Amino acid sequence: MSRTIIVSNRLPTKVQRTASVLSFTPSEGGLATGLGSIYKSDDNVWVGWPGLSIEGEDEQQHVVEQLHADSMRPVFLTDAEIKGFYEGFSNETLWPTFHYFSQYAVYDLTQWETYRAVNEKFCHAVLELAGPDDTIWVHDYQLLLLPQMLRKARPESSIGFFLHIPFPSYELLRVIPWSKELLEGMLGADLIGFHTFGYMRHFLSAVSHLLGATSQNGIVELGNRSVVVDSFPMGIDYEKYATTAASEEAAGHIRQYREALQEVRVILSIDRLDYTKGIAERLKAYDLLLQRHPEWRGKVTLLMVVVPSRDQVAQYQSLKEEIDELVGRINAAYSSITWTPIQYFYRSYPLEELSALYRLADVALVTPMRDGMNLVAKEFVASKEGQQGVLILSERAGAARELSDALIINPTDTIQLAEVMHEALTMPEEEQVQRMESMQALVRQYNVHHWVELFMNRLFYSKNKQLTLATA
Ligand code: GDG
Repeated sequence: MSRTIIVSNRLPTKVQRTASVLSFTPSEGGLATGLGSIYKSDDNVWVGWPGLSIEGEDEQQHVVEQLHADSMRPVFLTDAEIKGFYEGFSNETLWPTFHYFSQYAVYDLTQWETYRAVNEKFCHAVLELAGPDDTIWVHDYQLLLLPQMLRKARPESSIGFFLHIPFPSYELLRVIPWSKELLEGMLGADLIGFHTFGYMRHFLSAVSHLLGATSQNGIVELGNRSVVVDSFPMGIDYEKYATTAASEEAAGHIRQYREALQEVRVILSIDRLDYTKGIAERLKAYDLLLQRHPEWRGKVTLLMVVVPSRDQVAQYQSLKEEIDELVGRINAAYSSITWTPIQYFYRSYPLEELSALYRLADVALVTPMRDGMNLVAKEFVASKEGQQGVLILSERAGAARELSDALIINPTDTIQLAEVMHEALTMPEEEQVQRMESMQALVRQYNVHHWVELFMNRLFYSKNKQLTLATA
């Protein structure tokens, strides 16, 4: 029987070490939920890195056994690999370049070589498991070379690839000294998926400019085979967010928050700490709102959750300092004994508390400088049982292509953003409901299960069409 093998940098389980004891917690992330129905059924399996350095043989064996029971196969990375592959080439070269932050990108030959070696390592791990009839679905920018490596070893396999971050314009991509190898790596797949049509167009243009390969209607011709390229906007587990927000536990949190906040209106911001998310720009716009519309002083609070992320990378450390300083400055300038303009939390919250925040908020500020999709925007929409609430969304998030009933802004235009916050806070209830209802209909229908089904079906048909053509 053929099976499906999912491959991503991280496994859908968080492995953590506290006082030399390892703990295993299932991840609540969208990808884990969406693919749960696949990798947990039949003989299917998920291959990935457990997320921390595990070097002792006994400990590795313990991890293998624990994860095996849940259909996962770990790929162990050494400290040098974590540095060169993950913190290095993935997060200091690909992440900034693909998000149009080339000024932060590092081009380091050793990191590139480590990236290639770790992709090989993943390849070996998959090949140990995969039979010729198996379907392999590779995810994201850490594994761009893997589809081609797998193709060489298994020419007949059905291989899909999905990129979760933006694909940049060819002019940015070409700056990376190894851009051709990266494109060739991706083209090992039968089907390549992106969140938006725009990213797909950038990819096809890069393939044509850098490799001279032609494409028609999203199909790249490579001589002996063809590759289908298309957009598959990722959705969320709508029911999970709608149900959790409506739960008794979330209601309990909301009562508690409301009591503390009194009548104050709430603007919500939730992100991982990342320079792509536009957190500092958002703070500057909020400062401007309080300057240009002093009537909101004492009447609105920005609830800002920043989830710690990649704190080993230099840019993330200095961004944290910049945010701390901005929050401190704004709070010092406007606070009163009874009111704090910004309530800032540098930590992550359990889903029930996150859902309570979504439900409580009058306005959600989702204003990244660049974002592949942005699931927070969709989760906010799904959590709004009473359809009240306004979403302010950056035109540079993939989600803006679908959520056209949000208030769409340019995140670098601070004045516009400040004015749109004012507009959101004064929007008539009827208009809020109208906009929210149409966004909910879309997010409910195009949920994460729909996304998985669409991608897998398309992969199945792309592969079968090729096989039919080859035998004709
Ligand atoms: C990449 C792309 C693309 C956040 N704080 C807490 C928490 N979260 C959860 C959110 C959401 C997820 O983290 C963040 O997802 P995003 O999509 O917003 O952003 P990235 O992490 O950058 O993800 C992105 C995504 O891949 C999928 O393709 O949309 O563009 O960059 O689900 O809810 N969850 C909990 N507590 C928190 O404090 N439980």
